[in-house]
Amino acid sequence: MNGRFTIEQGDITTYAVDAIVNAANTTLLGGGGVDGAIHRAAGPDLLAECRTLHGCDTGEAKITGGYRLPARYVVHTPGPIWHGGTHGEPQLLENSYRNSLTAAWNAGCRTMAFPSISTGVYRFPLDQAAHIAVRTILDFLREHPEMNRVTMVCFDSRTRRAYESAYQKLR
Ligand code: AR6
Repeated sequence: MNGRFTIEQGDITTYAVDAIVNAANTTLLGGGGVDGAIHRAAGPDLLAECRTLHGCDTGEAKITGGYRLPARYVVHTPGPIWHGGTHGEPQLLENSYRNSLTAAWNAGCRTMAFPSISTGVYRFPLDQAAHIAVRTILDFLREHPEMNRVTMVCFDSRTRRAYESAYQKLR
């Protein structure tokens, strides 16, 4: 992918890209995990804009400003809650990645950063989530040669290793 896809370990709130993605819930009114970190770093104006959006369905995506974040936009997507895998969870997770990429692309974004959607509180199995995430991002990059860079920002080394291993199998 000529360096257009990278996997890093870090804190997504520090990324100065066109858009960071938030692993939100369907209310879009904040929560714990990466969602809480993004709202803390962006400041209260982010929540004020989110209130005007009236929530978001699982697998869909909505975009807001980044406010005090170094990123210009935040794309909010509620990933699926894992209920054993027979409730459409893999397709819904793919939808979250693809709809987030499309929302950012349509806003003119050419650099993006993702957290590991659904693998925290929502308990999606990490290796399966990593495979779906990497496959969907690589497909989008092939379809959009002008998307300059998509970074997976993994919060811990276990998550980073899972994404690196998925990438080795898919590249
Ligand atoms: N930067 C990058 N990744 C992070 C950060 C950070 N600052 N903080 C945590 N992570 P989770 P979910 C990682 O639980 O499973 C919220 O309450 C974390 O280690 O944040 O999609 C929402 O409001 C994990 O690898 O998201 C929803 O209710 C990954 O981000 C619910 O949690 C995702 O973990 C969404 O659950």
